[in-house]
Amino acid sequence: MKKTPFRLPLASLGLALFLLCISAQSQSQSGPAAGGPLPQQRMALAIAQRKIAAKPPTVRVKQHDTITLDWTTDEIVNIHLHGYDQLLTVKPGETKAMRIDAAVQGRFPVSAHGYGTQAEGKGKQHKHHRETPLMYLEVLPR
Ligand SMILES: [Cu+2]
Repeated sequence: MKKTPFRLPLASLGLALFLLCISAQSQSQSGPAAGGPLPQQRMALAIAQRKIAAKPPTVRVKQHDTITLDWTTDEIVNIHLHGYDQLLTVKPGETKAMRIDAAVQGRFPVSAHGYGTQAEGKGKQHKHHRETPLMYLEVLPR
C-alpha cells in the first residue's frame, strides 16, 4: 500500500477552514447588543431548465429583513425581482448574489427575462408577465 502523507494534513486543513467559517458566521450574527442586528438570511437558488422547481417556491421574510439570494443557472439569464425592481444577469458557472433589503411588504414575483443570447441586451426587451415566475418573495409584517 502506498503512503499518502498529504491526505491527513489536507483533511485537517479542510476541517480548520470549516470551523473558521462557522465561527466567522456566528460572530457576524451575534452583532452589537443594543437593539440587535436585523436578521440576515441567505439562500441558494439554482435555475435548471428555466425553473427552480415545478411549482415556483415562495421565500418569506419579515419586513426590514435583509435576504441574499445566491443564484446559479445552467443558461445565461436576466433575473428580475419585480416591485423592488432589482435586475441581475447570471451566467452558467458563476454564483451571483442578489441582496434584498425587504423594506416593502407584499408578494413579489421573481421572473427570468431573456434566456440565452437575449440576456445580453439587458433590459432592452423587457417583456413581462407572460412567463411563469421562478419564485415569489413574500415580505410579511414584523
Ligand atoms: Cu421583469
